[in-house]
Amino acid sequence: MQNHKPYYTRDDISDLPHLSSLPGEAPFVRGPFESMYRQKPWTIRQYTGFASAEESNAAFKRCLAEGGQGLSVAFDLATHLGFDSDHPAAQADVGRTGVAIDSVEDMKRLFAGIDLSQVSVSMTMNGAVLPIMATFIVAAEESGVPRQQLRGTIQNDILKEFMVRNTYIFEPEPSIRISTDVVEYLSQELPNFNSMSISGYHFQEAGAEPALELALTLANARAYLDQIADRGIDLDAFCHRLSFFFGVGMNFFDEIAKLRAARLLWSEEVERRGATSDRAKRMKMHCQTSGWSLTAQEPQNNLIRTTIEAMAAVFGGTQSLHTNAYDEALSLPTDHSARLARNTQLILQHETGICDVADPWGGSYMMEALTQAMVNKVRGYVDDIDAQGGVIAAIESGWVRDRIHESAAQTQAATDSGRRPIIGVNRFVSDEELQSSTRQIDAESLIGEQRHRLQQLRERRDDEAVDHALAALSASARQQQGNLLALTVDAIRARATLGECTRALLLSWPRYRALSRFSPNAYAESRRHDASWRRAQRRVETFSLNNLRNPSILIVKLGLDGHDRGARVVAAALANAGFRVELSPLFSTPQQVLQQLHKTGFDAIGISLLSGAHLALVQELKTALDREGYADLPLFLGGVIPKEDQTRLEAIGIQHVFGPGTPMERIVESILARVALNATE
Ligand code: SCD
Repeated sequence: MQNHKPYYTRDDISDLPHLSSLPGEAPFVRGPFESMYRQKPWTIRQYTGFASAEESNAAFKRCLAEGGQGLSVAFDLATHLGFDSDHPAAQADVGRTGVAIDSVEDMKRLFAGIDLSQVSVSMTMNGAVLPIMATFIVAAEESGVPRQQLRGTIQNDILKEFMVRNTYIFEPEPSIRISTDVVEYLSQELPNFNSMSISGYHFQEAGAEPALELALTLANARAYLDQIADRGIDLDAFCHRLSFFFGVGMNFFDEIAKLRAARLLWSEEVERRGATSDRAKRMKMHCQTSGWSLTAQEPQNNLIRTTIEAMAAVFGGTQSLHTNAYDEALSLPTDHSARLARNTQLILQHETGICDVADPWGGSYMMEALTQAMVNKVRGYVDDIDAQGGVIAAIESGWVRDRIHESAAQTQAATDSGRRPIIGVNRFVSDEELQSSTRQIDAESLIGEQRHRLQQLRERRDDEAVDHALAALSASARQQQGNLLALTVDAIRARATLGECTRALLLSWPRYRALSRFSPNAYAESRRHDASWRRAQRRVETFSLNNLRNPSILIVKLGLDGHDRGARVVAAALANAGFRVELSPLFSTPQQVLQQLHKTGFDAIGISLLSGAHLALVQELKTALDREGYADLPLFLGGVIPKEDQTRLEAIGIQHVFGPGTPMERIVESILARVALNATE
């Protein structure tokens, strides 16, 4: 695990400047409030949303009835990327990883029967933040809730989308204008709404270790503060509406230290910029247990992992928490697993006494020393980012993606070699197959319903009013004038759709296309001496000698799924093993895959999919390959694939499905065996 000393003593904390502060006092290491959970326990806020607005609405109501204390909306990938549900590019992904929202009517159905003046709502939206925030505001307005009473958080953290999460729409510069317009509008119109949730969680999910996660989060926060300051907004008046979001994984002690260090570093940063009020300097955060730490093998073990991670988040002083469901490494959570996940938090709040004492680790030799070590390490990373010319320059040069990729590949290598123990995966592996049911989405009927609703909306609205509002939006983008959220609210009120609002901006700002890259040495450096990895490399070497060329593979991400940690690590490992590897751009279509194949031949294709859209997308690709004479090209699939779909995928033509946790040598050897068979035929 981490480099901890065998034990700590008074000497380890003798000169720490933060030791004398109390909970609720700057620099807030010990928590943002004096009374902490005695006055208000953290908010149990479970990230929820799938299929239609009605189905998600029912899930929200169930969540609140069973002890949830706030809502958190997960949108589908089509919505994230600004496509209406009837757009051809969105078909495989509608309703799969979240709820499909096309218009204000969908948003009204999403919250039907829920009093928005009473429940705070978090919305994870970045790319399509304008139409989503606008549909929320108009839906509340039309159900009689004044804006001033709306409480909640919009993620609106676009920089990390370019670094890891990949649900951006426009290029960085216009994207930053959008996010700043949102902050400005909300600070004036919705005083109780948090206008950003600056996120580290996604860095951790993409592979960053805790200090790198925190450093990148703070670097982004600093960039946003620069933008906001340029608009002349007073820090003391609005800073308390910038919120934070961290992942909490299995490095138990370091995760607690990270959350304590985060508050200290933020308090210092805001003070350095001239803020004087405690309200502005106090960091408030949401946490989510780690998705990456969940295993597809023996999934019930994930209940235990999530409980431990939840305890770290609470010991770290979080304000709000999502606990993952144990089956999320397999598919969308079922009602049962979602209930168990929520109960994890209820048991902590009601049965353990954990809420009685603020910062119970305060004063521990070890925890205080680890907190300071975290502060120092993060400062080092922030200096590195500054040396790159700031975070935006570091994004553009690829520095950020490379650091995260290296960290992800090293963790994977440590897992594959067994140095990082994971019970049920590389230690104490069980042969017993534990059955667990998965939630199925009826995408076909959902798309039918959404199409019908869009048609009705377009028939009933005043087209002239819509065109006028969309023209004003386009003009604002073109002329760099006006507030884009204010104009989007007008367009949404006139019944423009999410896709139409996005298209109005795409007239001036093209869709952003990022390049995918990987570094061949990132994985294998720490596996050089592992016998099983060396054996895999030797087999590739033998193939290359026998065939006078290296085996080759094209790794592709299909559909709208932007999670590319796995694809990049697999690409790095295969390249290090001796394969010639190319990584397709994100969001590839079958047509683009064919173009790459025509340009450079490959021995195999490896598809990576975590969005649940595997059946439709694999079928689409296979049909295109067969049509163009590539019927014999072996196809492999990696990602979150429910067991019951594997036979269907094999029937379509997938050679092998690699689930989460498959060691890289197994992937290398099984692809090589199939490629070698083709080479001898
Ligand atoms: C709380 N309050 C106290 C107090 N505790 N006052 C005095 N003493 C105490 N002990 C006050 C607060 O100041 C606040 O008032 C009010 O009570 C509500 O408390 P809060 O702490 O602000 O809690 P909450 O409303 O729940 O807000 C928590 C955050 C908020 C600030 C963290 O931003 C939030 O809920 N974030 C959630 C983000 C989220 O769910 N993201 C999901 C991401 P005031 O308001 O007057 O100050 C999912 C995701 O990305 C998944 C991955 C993916 O999709 O890729």
